[in-house]
Amino acid sequence: MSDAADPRPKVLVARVLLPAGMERLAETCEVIEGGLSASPERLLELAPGAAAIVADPTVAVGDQLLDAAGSELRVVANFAVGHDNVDLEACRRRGIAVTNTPGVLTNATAELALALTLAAARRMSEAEASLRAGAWVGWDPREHLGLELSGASFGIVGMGRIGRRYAELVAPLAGETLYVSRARKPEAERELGVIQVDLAKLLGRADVVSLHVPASPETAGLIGADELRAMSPHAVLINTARGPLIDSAALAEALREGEIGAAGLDVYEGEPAVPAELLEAPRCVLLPHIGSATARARAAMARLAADNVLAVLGGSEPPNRVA
Ligand code: 8YV
Repeated sequence: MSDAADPRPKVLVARVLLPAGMERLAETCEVIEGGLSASPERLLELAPGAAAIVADPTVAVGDQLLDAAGSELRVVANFAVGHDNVDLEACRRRGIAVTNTPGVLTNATAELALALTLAAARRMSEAEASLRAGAWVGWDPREHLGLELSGASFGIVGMGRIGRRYAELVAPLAGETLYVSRARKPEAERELGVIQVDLAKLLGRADVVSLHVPASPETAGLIGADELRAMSPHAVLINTARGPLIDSAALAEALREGEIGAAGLDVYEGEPAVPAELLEAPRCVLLPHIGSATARARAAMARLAADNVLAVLGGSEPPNRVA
């Protein structure tokens, strides 16, 4: 139950929310924050009586948390476009709306995928680490040789908003852009000249493979040992989507064995832990899930999460319902 002395609906922000969202919520709601280190147990303690939960990809929203919140819960607003952390069925069964924050992070995430593409292709992390370690003692024309991207074949797995924006960003470099998608994208084909192929063809041909599909049972392990073997020895693999898409042990081995050229990763299975084999793998740029981390995108995500909460609590259709 909500605090009897406070008639406002209670919103549980599972971890933290930027002021752009907090201020909106605080105008009409009682807002409780779990904080960055809120454990699942702590969230169960905070949840009772919540009318809304603002979650993020690190917060598992399933039967336990929903039951702890109880019958007043009406909406789970995810601070992310991905919603694999939320058990949609469990929410549907209870008549709880689920929302996400699409669109406002498309540029930020596609730009990070481009940055990772350039950084991995040119082996920037290793080169900088060697400079910082004082190992740059003379110029060696054989060192840090990377992949030149002008004229390269780009392969985009998933042609949703972020995949399409990535296609636009790489267009000035790309010799060709192939894509894999369940549905054909005639408009992107017309405007960007992208070509739909199957995954086997894309892996066999692309110099850069960038993943832009959500995590789901169908996409888990999408890139495993066989797929890595099918790629060119110089190819660059980029993942700004979700960690479980790639078998990280197989990727580390492919990098060690020279089966692919380089990898650029922003996401991992079991975040914030990073698989040890990847930390040790060569030619690998690793970032701590910062795809949407621009000031503009994160403020807009916070506003959108708040708008979704307020719409449902106010009895109207939320702008970004996923269930
Ligand atoms: C994170 C993301 O939400 O939108 C997504 O699906 O993975 C990111 O935008 C963000 O990093 C906050 O956790």
